[in-house]
Amino acid sequence: MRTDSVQSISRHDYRPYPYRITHADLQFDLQADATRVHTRLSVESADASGQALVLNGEDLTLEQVALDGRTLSPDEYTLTENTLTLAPGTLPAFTLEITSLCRPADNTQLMGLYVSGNSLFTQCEAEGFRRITWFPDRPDVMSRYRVTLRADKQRYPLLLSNGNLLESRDLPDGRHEAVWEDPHPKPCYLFALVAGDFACREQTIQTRSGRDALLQVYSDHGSEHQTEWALDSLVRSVRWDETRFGLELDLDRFMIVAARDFNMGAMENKGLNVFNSAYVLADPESATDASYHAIEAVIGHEYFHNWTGNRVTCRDWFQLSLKEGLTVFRDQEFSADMMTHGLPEAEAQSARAVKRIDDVTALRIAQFPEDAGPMAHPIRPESYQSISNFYTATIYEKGAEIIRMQHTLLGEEGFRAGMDEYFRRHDGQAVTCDDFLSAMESVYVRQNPGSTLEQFRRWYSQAGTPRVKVTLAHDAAAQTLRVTLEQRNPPVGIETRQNPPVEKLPLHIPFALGLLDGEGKELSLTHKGVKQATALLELREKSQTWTFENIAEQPVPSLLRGFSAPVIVEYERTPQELALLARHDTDAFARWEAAQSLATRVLLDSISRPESGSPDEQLLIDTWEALLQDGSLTAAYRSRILSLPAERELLEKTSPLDPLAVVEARRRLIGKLGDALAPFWMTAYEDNRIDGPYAPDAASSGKRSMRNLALLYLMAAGGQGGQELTLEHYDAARNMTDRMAALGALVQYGTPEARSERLQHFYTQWRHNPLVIDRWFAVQAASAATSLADVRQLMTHPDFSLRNPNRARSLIFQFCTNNLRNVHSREGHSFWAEQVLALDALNPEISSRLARVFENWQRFTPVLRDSLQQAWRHIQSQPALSSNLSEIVNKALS
Ligand code: 0A1
Ligand code: ZN
Repeated sequence: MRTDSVQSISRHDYRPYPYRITHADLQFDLQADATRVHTRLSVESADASGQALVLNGEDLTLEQVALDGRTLSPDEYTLTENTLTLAPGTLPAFTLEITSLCRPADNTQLMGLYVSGNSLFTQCEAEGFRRITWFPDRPDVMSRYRVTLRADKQRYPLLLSNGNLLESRDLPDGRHEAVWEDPHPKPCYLFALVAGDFACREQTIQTRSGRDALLQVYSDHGSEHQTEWALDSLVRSVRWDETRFGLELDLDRFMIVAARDFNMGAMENKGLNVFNSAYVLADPESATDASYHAIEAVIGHEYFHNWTGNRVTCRDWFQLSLKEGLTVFRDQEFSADMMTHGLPEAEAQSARAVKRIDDVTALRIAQFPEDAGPMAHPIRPESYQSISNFYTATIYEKGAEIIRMQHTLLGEEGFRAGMDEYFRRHDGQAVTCDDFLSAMESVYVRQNPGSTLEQFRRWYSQAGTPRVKVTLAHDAAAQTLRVTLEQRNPPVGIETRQNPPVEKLPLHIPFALGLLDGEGKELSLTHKGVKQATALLELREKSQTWTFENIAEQPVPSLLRGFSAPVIVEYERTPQELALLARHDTDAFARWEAAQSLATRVLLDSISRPESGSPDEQLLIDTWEALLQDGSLTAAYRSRILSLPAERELLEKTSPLDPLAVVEARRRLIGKLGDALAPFWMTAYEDNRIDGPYAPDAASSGKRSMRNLALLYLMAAGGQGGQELTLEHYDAARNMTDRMAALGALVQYGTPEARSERLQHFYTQWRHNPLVIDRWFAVQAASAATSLADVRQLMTHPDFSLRNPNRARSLIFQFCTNNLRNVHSREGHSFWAEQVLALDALNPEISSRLARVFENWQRFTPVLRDSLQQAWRHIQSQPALSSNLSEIVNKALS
């Protein structure tokens, strides 16, 4: 559907739906070109007000409406493009029957019922159910579903829906039928059906209370050898939720189905999760360590939604972070627990820090810029035009940070008690973020008499990344240290243009602090009468000071340990202080942060004075050498601490944004570190060899990660040796992690011949595996050695298609997002605009995401800013933008 005028919906406009739909009985005659849906709703008036009954629908053909068995004539209801309105008067209860058609084969948006390969899938969150049948498409209307699926048996031998299979039978004309019933009332966004021919891997487990549950993973025939990890991950997810949160699977049957065409990662439909195949299929030859970990995390995420999202759901879409922030927090903890399982304490700490480092890096790359740009919004937004534009890093990742702070403030036991209370109060309901916080608060007030989480609630309503300035005052005579924290919450996004300016209030910020002496030894802090290594300061005022005693000398502070709050710390440090922390901080996260800050400083220096370079370069080389030689670090942690900050992270630190300078400075420094420390990289390369069979566990993937980092440095150092080693590494690789690492290094730094020869080899070997071919497109698209002309050439490749979201992401998104060197030209920018428009005609969910890649256009250097502005204006001037895209365009240009 395309609209010119887009309406904004406000959080405060929420009104309960005036009817209850207690039962929904859906009958589908499934066919790819046209599917007939017969919908029977049992309706009860909720408030006896006799208000009109308004149903949503989109791209549907209405055939018939009947009320209590009587067919209505068209003058007894009102039909507009997107609503069907009836006036049932004061009937307390009635049955409404609707027959309508939808067209799966024409559905390129992949919302509602659509075709992928030879199968039929649904995607209903957030507002896709209305593209299947007429219904109150909102999360607070919860119904019991009974679903009958009829289809050609040969084409669609498997017919799946939510809940339990009641019966199945053959019908005349080669058709068959399956009847499913879901015992749990649910909002329609959790509805799903799948019809097709799949292979299945399954396992029966006993849940904690002794019930049998059948777990199944369905995928295309021929990929069944790639679903073992997914099924194992599902079993681990079930066990983890039982032990860590006491939450049990409430179904007899839990199914996952892999789809080749899918807009997002996966979807938590009750008992029938539909997944992007990239988050299901894995074997050592074709999947990297990163994919293995992502599969485990996404399977965990969707499974955990069964409680946080499905049993307790959202009252309205403004509450999206209620389920998403909480569920991301849960999947992060799950992954961390899986990574640390069975490790000795010191290694477990380091493995946990690696997970935290990866999550915080992702937050800084994706969420911090969003929170400073035109789309900035609180984790509970105040208004939206298209809810699908709000599946953002803010709702998900910042939302998870806000849950994590509650976990920090309440402690593990307190948080668990708060979760128990949340389910005690709200199981089976559609609720708000406020309801969640109130449950947590009920525990917090018991723990902290006289104190509440009232101020903490502001995290839900204020956008922007807070800044916390740190000032230290050491008194040598009194041996005291005064630590002052001062918070600033500057206006962001549309707030910057508001008159009068919005007033933002101080937030409740848990700030973890440690101190080291001049030799790098940890000092203990006496705080609240307790002697400890790390003090948790609760900053509530605009500015607050804490005094610590028995601090003999001026210490080096270790700030925001573990990234205890999603804020930016402002504190001037000398490079020597950073080097000291990078070598000695006992908090693994803060230690990594110090090393990264030192590298960032050297890189930014070399950007601001390209002729002389940075005076701290040698200090960085020495620090890297020390870290390479520090035997106490795990390989995974060492690979993180010795990586240079990503281009996009660095870009955010330039003002104005200067992509070309960032790319050059970073390439130069990698080369320099590669060259200066070549023998050490070589040792690391040798020491981290693994001989046994492949396993994706934390220790082995850490070794591969360190070994491949060493390879990259050696390759970037230039010279014949690096390339020879990389070619050998490619040829000897026995898993996709090593193979991709070699290919990536070659594509970035190799000679044109070596690069194209191995790319060709890779393609020939993997041409039948779409997920691997996605990698092949992506590795080229993101490389500084790939020009815009090369990308246009790749678009003519027979395997390229804009219709498959994974393929569009692997080539177009990778180029626009990660090829900073080649996308930033007038031609590159108009290519981006052209692709946004081409995608918008097919799939607005995807086009608006591509558009968002340059939402921060105003912050670029003048030449790039002008050219981006022109590209945005070109998009804006087009006649029929989707509502998704027009919301983004209007915000970007406002
Ligand atoms: N609830 C899913 C996210 C999701 C949202 C929209 C989708 O279709 C456009 C698909 C999935 C999750 O958090 O995993
Ligand atoms: Zn989710």
